[in-house]
Amino acid sequence: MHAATLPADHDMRNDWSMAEVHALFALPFNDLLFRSHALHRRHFDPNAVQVSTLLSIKTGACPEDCKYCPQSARYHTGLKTEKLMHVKEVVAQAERARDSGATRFCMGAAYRSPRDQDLEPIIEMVKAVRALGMETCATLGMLTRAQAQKLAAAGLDYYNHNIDTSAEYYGKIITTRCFQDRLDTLRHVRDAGMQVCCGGIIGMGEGVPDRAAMLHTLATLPEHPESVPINRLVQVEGTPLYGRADVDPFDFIRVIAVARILMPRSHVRLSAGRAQMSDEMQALAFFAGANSIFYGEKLLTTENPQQAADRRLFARLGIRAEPHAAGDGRANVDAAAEEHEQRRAAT
Ligand code: SAM
Ligand code: DTB
Ligand code: SF4
Repeated sequence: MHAATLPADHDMRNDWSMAEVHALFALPFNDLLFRSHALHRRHFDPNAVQVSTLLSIKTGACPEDCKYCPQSARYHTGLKTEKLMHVKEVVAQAERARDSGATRFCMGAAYRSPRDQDLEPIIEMVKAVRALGMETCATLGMLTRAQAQKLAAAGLDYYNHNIDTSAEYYGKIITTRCFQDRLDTLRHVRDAGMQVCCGGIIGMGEGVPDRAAMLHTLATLPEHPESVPINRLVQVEGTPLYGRADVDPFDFIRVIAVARILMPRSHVRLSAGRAQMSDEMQALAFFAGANSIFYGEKLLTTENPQQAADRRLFARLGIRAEPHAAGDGRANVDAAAEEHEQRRAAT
């Protein structure tokens, strides 16, 4: 049967072999993009892009040693550290993001893992941002099973936790936790009923086999992450990875295209690094299958394109912001919350 006549369900697989992933990376660029774009159109409106806004709710002073990160306390990047923000301030920022068109609000905190007492105000933030009619996402580091359940019960729609690179290359980038720790948190998040946002960074000196292995790990999870952020390393002076050679733009686009093919129903986010990309490179990423961005002048601590520039780019490409995802994430979260309540009542 010709691929175009296969039912869309046939595209969904969790049993990809490493050989298949390598073969995708080895395709000529046009063949790869033709395939990823065709698949993209089968599963998504090719002219709609999901729009999220990020806010750093607790900045810097992180004990971890992630070599790319300006928020690690170990590097001298001149970053101003900030304690956990007040709920009111966060809600005001979320309202601003909603009014400028974002449908999801992602709250990031520079923790290795939050303490239970840190979660209390964060839970208030989640509830208040959700009450604005936005989807909520948080990225707070490693979570215990109980913490994930608490966040799910509060109504958190998504949890972001990146594997960042391949299991093999991981130790070259981070030594204060291991790859398996990340997978454990991802399992807690999934089991609690939240949607998973998980991806990685390109441009840290990794090879194509590492990129392939990273995507293979994501695409062979029991369920694909609903959201797959592909970040291009933002080089920050003072971090150990500062001064690395920039990744070839076509090699970066290849990662987006392979992610699209391996995980056809996931939103693939053209994530950090857009401020350093040309409009043409971003357009190619959307063609290859990227259908989500961070919108707003700041990522967590580094710059993102100006909103006006993004609006112009969308208009030039005929791209629309995707409407709020018809509540299916919420249904999951509500079911998990109910289950959590029932379990609690039973004990
Ligand atoms: N501390 C939590 C954690 O590590 O999971 C949450 C915040 S952390 C900043 C979230 C993600 O941002 C990291 O996993 C990494 O993928 C991405 N990130 C951090 N610094 C980056 C940089 N300089 N360039 C690209 N992505 C970066
Ligand atoms: C993700 O994959 N990228 C975002 C979000 N998830 C939390 C963070 C990018 C951070 C870039 C560096 C900074 O601004 O500090
Ligand atoms: Fe800390 Fe997260 Fe940055 Fe690593 S990526 S140093 S855990 S804030």
